[in-house]
Amino acid sequence: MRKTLFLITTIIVFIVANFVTADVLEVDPANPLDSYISLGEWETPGDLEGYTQKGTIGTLTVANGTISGTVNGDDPWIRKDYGVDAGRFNLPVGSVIDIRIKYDADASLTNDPGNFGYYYFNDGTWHAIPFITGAQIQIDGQFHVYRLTTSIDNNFTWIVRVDMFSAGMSGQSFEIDYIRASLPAMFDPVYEVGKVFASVNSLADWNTPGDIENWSLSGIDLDEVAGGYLTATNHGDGNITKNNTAGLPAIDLGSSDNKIMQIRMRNTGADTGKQMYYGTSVTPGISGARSLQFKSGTLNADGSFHVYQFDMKNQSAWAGTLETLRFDPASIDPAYIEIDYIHVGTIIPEPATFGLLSLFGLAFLRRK
Ligand SMILES: [Ca+2]
Ligand SMILES: [Ca+2]
Repeated sequence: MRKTLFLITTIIVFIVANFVTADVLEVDPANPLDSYISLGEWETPGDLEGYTQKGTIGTLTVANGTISGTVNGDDPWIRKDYGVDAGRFNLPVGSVIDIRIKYDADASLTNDPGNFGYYYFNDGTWHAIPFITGAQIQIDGQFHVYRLTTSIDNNFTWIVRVDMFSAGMSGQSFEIDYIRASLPAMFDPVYEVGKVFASVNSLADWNTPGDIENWSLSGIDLDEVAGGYLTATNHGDGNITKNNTAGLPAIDLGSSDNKIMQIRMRNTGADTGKQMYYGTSVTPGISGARSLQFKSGTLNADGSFHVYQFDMKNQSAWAGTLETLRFDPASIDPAYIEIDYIHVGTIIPEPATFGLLSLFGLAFLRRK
């Protein structure tokens, strides 16, 4: 019995060590986010961009590309409500949130006992994500970037709130340049040793010459469907779109067989505009909240075909059935596009994971 318990404990420790990661906090990270959802930029003087403040901040001022205020009491914050429907967005595990903020040059800031926090609100409850402690606040009176890499799924965020102080900081001022969030994504190379992509649902193949498979092109001129590929020329912010009424299969997104999206294409120039959007029976339509971004610098622009994957299993919006898919292949004009296919499927676990599952079975049998 003791051996069995030890075995189970070992397995649990193994799982925790492999699959649970902590939030990562950084100050002034070396690399800026190269593709992101903007949660606030304040580049237009007087435009609060939908943000409101707690009464303990007297007035919010937008000028010189920032939003700023002075604190007159406890627990100050600014927040933006995105609404419960199309406006809400999803920040899955591994998302990165950057806040560039300037505090006063004041050593007493380090005595702040609480957290500089980012909160999200999605189910009637505020979820605080500790960003930085008082001791980590930079007190030189300069701008600094505070970066959080999340370890939890901030699913369906309705409200974003930033608490710049926790309590008792009257007279202190703050100035925020931007708040940005970047979603995680998987990139080429696709196939790790021992892994196989399987149970494929095709969303596009373009294997019949001249058959565009009922995809709609916007801002993109079709060149041809030939040789198994869709070739086209993008102008600016173009996209290709297909929904259920046009024949996009309403695949079951809850199925473990449909958690990896895969696209094979040729990338002929470095650009930052590649993005995939999806709408579902649960959250229909196109929204930046449900988008997968190809981070610049990670695309292989050698002119050969490469396969790119997105792991959807941590995307809480990937639920219900698929209704719409939109691919924005580029943001430059002109950009030459060549796509082989778009598939959804699963990755068969590596043999090592099969071994782990076998251990589970062994532990279960031994309990009997
Ligand atoms: Ca700004
Ligand atoms: Ca093809």
